[in-house]
Amino acid sequence: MTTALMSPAAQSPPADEAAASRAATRVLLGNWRGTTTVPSGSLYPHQWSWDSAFIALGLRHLSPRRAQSELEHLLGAQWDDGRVPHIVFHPSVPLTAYFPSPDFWRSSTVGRHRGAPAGVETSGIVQPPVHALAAWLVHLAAPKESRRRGFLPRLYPRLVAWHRYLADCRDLGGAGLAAITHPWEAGLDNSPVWDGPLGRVSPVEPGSYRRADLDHSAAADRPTDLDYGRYVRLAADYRDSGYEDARAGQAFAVEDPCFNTLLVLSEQALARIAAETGRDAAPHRERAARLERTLLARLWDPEQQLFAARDLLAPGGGALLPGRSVAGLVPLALPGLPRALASHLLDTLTGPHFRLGEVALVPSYDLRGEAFDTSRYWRGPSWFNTAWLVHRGLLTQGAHQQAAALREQFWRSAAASGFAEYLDPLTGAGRGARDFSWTAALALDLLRSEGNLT
Ligand code: 2M8
Repeated sequence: MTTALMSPAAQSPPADEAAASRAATRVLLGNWRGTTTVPSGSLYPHQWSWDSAFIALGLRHLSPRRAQSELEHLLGAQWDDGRVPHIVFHPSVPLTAYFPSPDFWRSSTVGRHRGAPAGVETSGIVQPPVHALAAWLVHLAAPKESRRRGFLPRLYPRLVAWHRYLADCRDLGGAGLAAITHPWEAGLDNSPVWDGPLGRVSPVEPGSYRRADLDHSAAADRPTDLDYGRYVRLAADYRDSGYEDARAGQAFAVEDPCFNTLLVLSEQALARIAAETGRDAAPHRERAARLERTLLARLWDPEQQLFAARDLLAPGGGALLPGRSVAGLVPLALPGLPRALASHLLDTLTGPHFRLGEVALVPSYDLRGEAFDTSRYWRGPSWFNTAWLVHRGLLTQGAHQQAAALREQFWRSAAASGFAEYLDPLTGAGRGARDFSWTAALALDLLRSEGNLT
């Protein structure tokens, strides 16, 4: 698809902001594949679900049309049961380029009875539901063009079906929240918070598959082989069940605070989308309020002073998981967060466990936690998408000075690291892939949005 790009200098930002903006734009142009953007040309050569939502937030400042295409293509691969798959595979990429590949998931055959599309291969698991929020923000960037193309009216039924899937098939705890059944569904894949529940899963034989990620990244920056063996077991068992979501069949079932906060924000966005497109917004507002109340009641951890994930399969019928993860700070972005909780969360964010302002961005895991690791993926490194969510949380809570400082640190470290996938929180050194799409997209978004919520 050919689409016009706005000049990166259109809003004349100061010189070094302009340079960062141009560099971020180059990354996004380089990773564009005609209808979607790959997270990384080497490590992740397909379309990922929550990556595309974050990428759309950057693209909306360059080409609203491309931002729309990113979300339209992802939702075009939605299954009839409403699930939005976490990967949509590009057919021209060799099977060996990424594991697990389409011949592992076999969506178009094994997933057929759940309504997996016939014409495109996808994974069968999901990722955090940030899409309705992204669709709304993409619309706001160019409302006329969005209305002319019927962007929101076309997306609305798909977004509703996505949220309905989570409500009907993933409320495994029976209280109203959505549960994830694989650490990949959290997006924070190897967070130490998953060590307990994942420890109950028996890994597959080490020689039964080949990891492609180690062709592109240092082993010390990636999950261990033992973790991978367990990820593969969970995914293979889910596939072999025909992608059925009964709680009884799951070896891993967790209610995650980041996933559910994004669901609340997206349900609130659906209310705005409904109003914009002449539909009844009230059911969405009510559902968002209900979800928010349940999240506050079920996932606040008074001992750790942040939100925690609930392990639904813990002995005794469920328990909050120990370990402070950045996922537990994301509820700062809830506009209805009670003042007292917001103040506790801000204390946790600025205190010794996360040290906002003293380390690079926001570490993915407690700096004082036993399992903290400066370089291994989601076990400590600072990531740009979660920092963007925390930045949104700071704005939501009116912490404007801290938000401004984080914004500045964000785009500077994004550009200085070559748009790294993640950073060592103690040194600020880049880790993982470079020219990583959501790092570039979200840096661009903060550069262009000037620290406001739209
Ligand atoms: C990472 O996850 C994939 C599996 O989905 C992987 O490690 O191969 C995570 O960082 C995830 O949050 C992200 O969406 C994905 C693509 O960037 O990579």
